[in-house]
Amino acid sequence: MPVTITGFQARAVAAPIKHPPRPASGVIDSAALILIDLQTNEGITGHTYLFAFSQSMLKPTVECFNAVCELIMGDEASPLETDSKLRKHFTLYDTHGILGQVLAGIDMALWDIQAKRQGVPLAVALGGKPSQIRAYNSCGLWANETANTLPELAHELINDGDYTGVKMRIGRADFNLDLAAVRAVKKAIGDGISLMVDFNQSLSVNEALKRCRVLDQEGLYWIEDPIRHDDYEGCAKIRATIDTPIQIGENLLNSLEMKKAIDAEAGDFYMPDVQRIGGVTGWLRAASLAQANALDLSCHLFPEISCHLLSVSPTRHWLEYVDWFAGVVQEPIQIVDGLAITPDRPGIGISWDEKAVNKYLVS
Ligand code: SMN
Ligand code: MG
Repeated sequence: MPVTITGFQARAVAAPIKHPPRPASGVIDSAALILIDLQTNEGITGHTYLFAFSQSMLKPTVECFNAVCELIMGDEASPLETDSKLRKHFTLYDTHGILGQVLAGIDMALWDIQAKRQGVPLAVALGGKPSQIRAYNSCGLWANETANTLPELAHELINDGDYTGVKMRIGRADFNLDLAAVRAVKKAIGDGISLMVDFNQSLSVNEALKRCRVLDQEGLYWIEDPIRHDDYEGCAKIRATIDTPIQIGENLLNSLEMKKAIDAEAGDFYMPDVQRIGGVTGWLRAASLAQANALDLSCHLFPEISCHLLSVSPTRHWLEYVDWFAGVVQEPIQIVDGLAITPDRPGIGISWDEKAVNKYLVS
């Protein structure tokens, strides 16, 4: 008897964040999340979440999810079949933005169902095993901090899970302040801890060339998204100019787009985001591409699901740890000795902390 999709629910929450993100594009004052449940005739429910970045996008995302789910009611719960069906259905519409995120969410929930039906963790359903993945702490060190306050924060973040890496966001109007911040943190954490920096696409190519040449002397582990994410030629130009690896990929929408970036030699490292790259299905395609091109693959956000995905990615690199999603799940992902412990519970391993969900629910 095939297992079929019989129901769905999407709930919007705005959960507090300890160190609110302040990328160059502006403050994110809460974790605006859509909690997804996909129900089946067998009684198994798939769980996952989407990150809406802004509370203003919660309602449209929930409505889009509901509309798309209507198209798959009664279908067999097969991630690949559903992905093909929905992408074909929306060929002429385009599957970017909210719709792309919703398709990724449905795919993640279907993979959660698939693994739960087998009674195994997602990593096992994908042919691997739940591994311990090297993680960096990405919860803080935002550009509103100064060289005076950053060293203590960096120590706090590293000590929180004995991390061996930490990421700082830069891109201040005055580059001297960025440089002072990098030097202060580097001095505080020493050479034993990797320091990644993220410009969050805030620079022009010329400005990035100027800044990256200087930062190239500072012993950084990677420089992330110096310029707009889709200017692959510009990224390649910066990459060819400096020795520090360039990290890109959080905005990639599918593996074909990733292939274009690879062909343009845009980045040394890639870090797809499971919600943008097309869910688990899209991730697997990106991971194959990374393997075929000998490229180190990290994840962007979503540590709860990315730990399973990195467990089965041959060129796995770093897991980006953020605690923004931990407030609504019963068992948040554990970091021990700087390693993310992929849970061995069936599926992705997410179940909702209903008390917290009710507290942060946005109607
Ligand atoms: C980032 C992601 C989400 C919100 C703010 C900043 C950043 C990262 O690009 O890589 O974590
Ligand atoms: Mg980034």
